[in-house]
Amino acid sequence: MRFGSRTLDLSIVQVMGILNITPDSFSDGGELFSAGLLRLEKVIDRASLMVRAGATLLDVGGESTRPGAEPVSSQQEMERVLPVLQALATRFDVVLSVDTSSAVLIKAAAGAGAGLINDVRALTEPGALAAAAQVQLPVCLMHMKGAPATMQKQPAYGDVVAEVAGFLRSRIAACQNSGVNELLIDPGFGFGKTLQHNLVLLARLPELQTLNLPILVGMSRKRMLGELSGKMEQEREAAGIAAAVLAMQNGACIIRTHDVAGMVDAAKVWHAVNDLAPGQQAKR
Ligand code: PT1
Repeated sequence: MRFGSRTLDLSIVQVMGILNITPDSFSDGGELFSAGLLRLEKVIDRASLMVRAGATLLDVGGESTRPGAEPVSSQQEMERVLPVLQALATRFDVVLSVDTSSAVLIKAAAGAGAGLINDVRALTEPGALAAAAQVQLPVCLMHMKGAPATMQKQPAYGDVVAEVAGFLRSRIAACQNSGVNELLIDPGFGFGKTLQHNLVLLARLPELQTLNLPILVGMSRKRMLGELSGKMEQEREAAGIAAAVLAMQNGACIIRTHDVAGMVDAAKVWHAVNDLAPGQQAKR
């Protein structure tokens, strides 16, 4: 699949490293700022580590969307994200993804070297569909129930998988009607979902394969892993790898993570077994 000027083979699991450019970030980001100012050299060091560990995409975000987070202005988001995209575009041969819902940032990011629009609001903000159509970059459409500030207050579904698939189907149609034709999908782990909802989505991820689009997943350091392991954010890597291997087995081809090195190894192990000749596959 083409991502701007670069191409990735999505028949191989690709690892997307997370670069949160938010001073108040969930287990990271904070260290990239000092006295409220963005330290570009620290961002470049963090990116360099992830690229050397095997990340083929880097997801750059200037708005926290973790539970409880309040929205930031597009102006603020642009000031955080654009200098980072420009700095990374000239230094690393990877796909730069911009984690945004903002129409103005979608347009500016394309000019700053982004190859993918990653939108947790699935292009529902004013002007976002038109902006994505204009820049002609692929878009990852994610499912979220509610908004980050309140989404974890008693989320309820009939059938969570049917509801997520139905939402994604309607956003895919809206994109196609607006000329946004290169799409990926993401069930949105932790976005208006209880632990049980997240586990059901992971177990039934193959049902999203019927939408015939590449699947991206992000579970890295999330509360669902804390609930299962009893561990703090920075100690959830092993739980995150276990969950991601299940996602690979169930059809995910891009894994969004803070812990690139471990995930790259996990993908190698999963591929080695998955790619065995048909005669060596499990019989049951
Ligand atoms: C994601 C994702 C994202 N997650 C995509 N983009 C975040 N495509 C940001 C928690 O439960 O899964 N897919 N961009 C981060 N958001 C969260 C949500 C962080 C929930 C933490 C939690 O702890």
